[in-house]
This record gives sequence, structure tokens and C-alpha cells, in this order.
Amino acid sequence: MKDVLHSFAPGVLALLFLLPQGVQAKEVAAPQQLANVVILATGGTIAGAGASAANSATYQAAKVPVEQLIAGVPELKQLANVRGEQVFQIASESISNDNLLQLGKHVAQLAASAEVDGIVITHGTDTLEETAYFLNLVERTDKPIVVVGSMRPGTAMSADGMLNLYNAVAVASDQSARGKGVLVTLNDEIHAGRDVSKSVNIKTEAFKSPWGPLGMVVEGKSYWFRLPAKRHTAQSEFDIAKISSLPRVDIAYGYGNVDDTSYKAFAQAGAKAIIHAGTGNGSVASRVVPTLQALRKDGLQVIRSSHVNQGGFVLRNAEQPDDKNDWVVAHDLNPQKARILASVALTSTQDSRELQRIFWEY
Ligand code: DAS
Repeated sequence: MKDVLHSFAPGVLALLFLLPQGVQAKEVAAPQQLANVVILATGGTIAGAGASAANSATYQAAKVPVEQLIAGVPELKQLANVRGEQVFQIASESISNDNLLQLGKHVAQLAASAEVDGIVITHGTDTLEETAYFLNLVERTDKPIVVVGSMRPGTAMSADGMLNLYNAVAVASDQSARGKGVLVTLNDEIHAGRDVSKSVNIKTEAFKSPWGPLGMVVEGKSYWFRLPAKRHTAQSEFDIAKISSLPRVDIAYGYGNVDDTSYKAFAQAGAKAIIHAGTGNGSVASRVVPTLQALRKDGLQVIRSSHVNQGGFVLRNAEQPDDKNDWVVAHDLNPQKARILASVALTSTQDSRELQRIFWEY
């Protein structure tokens, strides 16, 4: 661990020597004027460590504890009164529904406290978009909740985690971020937790929203250009306090030559809904349609989404007779986000028409 801190120190030390004389450090407000921000650490690359500074892609995720992350960015103290909690220390591809519930309930407790003004969640990038959307649906608060990750470990040259964390705390401590839903900051951009997804896995500019980011963070200041249009957080009908378990929802991938094997297997495993990650407009291979019609008749919900990678847009009764089949369409949500919304929605309704309303509104 010590050597990892040293790898952070040069960055900070260099700053002290390189800073041109006469440049005044940012005015630091008195602690009582600063927002109180809690950083919940869950693991991922932002907590990763590689063998050398040249390892930007080969490293171990979920190694560096939250105290070390905070110590690596001493400038956080100029933004907010920050404290850290280590909730998990896992790579996010391993996050489970139980992890989501545990994290969601802890976030709700913190958000309810008058001592907390904003929450930052450090998280692996692989399923960051799912966690951010989940919290966007179930956290009944207007306080800023900002999910942040990094594409390179802190030990690598040009590591992006330090500035991403600085930006996340800057947004979480900013009154202007209130009421904008759960936010995701990477690469100086502020995205809606609902819209953003990981679109490339080897660049620091990895996270994209099909309809664009909400804003930018530059030198610790948030600049807003758009607002979320869908229901979220305090305006949501869902409440983490009323959710004790998340129904199983699986994703079956559509592709050439596909057959109904995966759909049947998920139904057999107890899925309450299957997200069809379809080609194009959520299209379904003709040899799979009868199985999905039968599964629907058995009570399983069928939700058509699209696995196109820059924003699908699945409309009812286009490509498939959804009214006749009593299927649901996922609108512009990618399959992994559709899974999150279906699982949350199924905690409150089994009615396919209600599910469709929820997919239009969230
Ligand atoms: N395995 C990845 C994860 O934890 C590492 C990362 O990109 O954060 O999501």
C-alpha cells in the first residue's frame, strides 16, 4: 500500500514545485461553510493498482482503500468536508442485486441525514451505468448523488481517477447539482445516471449518453447545459426503503442463427422477465417468437430492447406485434438498463400495461 501512496505523491509533489510562483492557492472557505460530502467506495479501477506506471490496462481492480483514494487528492479539502466509507471492495462486474440493495439502503440513510449534503460513490466502470440508474430510480432525495470511476488505475501515468474523484466531489458539493437525479462524472463530463453507458473499454473518454451529457466540470466548477426529462429520485414512485429484494430479470442476446435455448433456460431458472437484447429495432428471430409468446402466457414478462451500441429506440408494434403478444418495449434503454428498470418495476406491479407506462416514464 505504501508504494501505491508514493505513486500518488509524485503527482502532488510535482504540483508544489511546478506551480508558478505567485499563483494563489484556491481560496479555501472555512470548514463550516463547506458542504459535507461522504465518499462511499465500492472498488473498481479507481481503486486499482498496477505493477508499474506503464500499466494502464493491466492491473488489479479493487485494491486501494477509500482513505488512500482521499489521501491521493488533498485538494478535496478545498471543495468539501469529506469523509470516506468502504462499502465493498469488488470489481463491479461482480456486483449483485444484494450489493445494489445494500448500497441503496446505505445511500438513503446518508441522504436522510442533515449532516450530509452530497454523496459520491466510487465504482468500477463495468456496471457503473447499472448502479447509477438503479439509484436514480429508488433514492427519494434531491441531494446530489454522484457515481464516479476511472479507466486507468491510480498507479498509471496519466491516471484519470484523481481528477474524476475531484470532479465528483465538486459536483456533489454544489447546490446547483440538486434535483438533477443521480449523476455520473468521468472525463470532465457530467452525465445523467439514466442515460450514460460505457461505450468503449480502453479510453478515458469511455462514457457516453446517446442524447448527450448534462454538463461539464472545469476546475471544480459545474457548468450545466441540459436537464433530465424522465422521472427520477425524489419524483420517483419507487422507494429503496420499501424494496427488500429484486426479482430476477435476465438478458437474452439476439444475433444471427439464434434459437430459443437461452430464453427457456432463463425461464427455467426463475426469471420473472426476460430482456430481449434484440438486433436493430429490438427485432426477434421468427424461430424464437413462439417460445416468447408461450413464456408470456406462462406469466413471464417479455421486454424488447436493442443491443445497437449508440442508443436503441424500440417502439411498440414496430417489427413485432407487441399489443397482440402483450410484450413491453424498453424505449431508448439499453438491455442492461432495461434489466434494472424491469427488476425495480416488478417490485410494484406484474401488469404489462403498467410496466409499459413505467418504461415510457423512467
Ligand atoms: N473490472 C472493472 C470494474 O470493476 C474495472 C473498472 O474498469 O473499473 O468495473
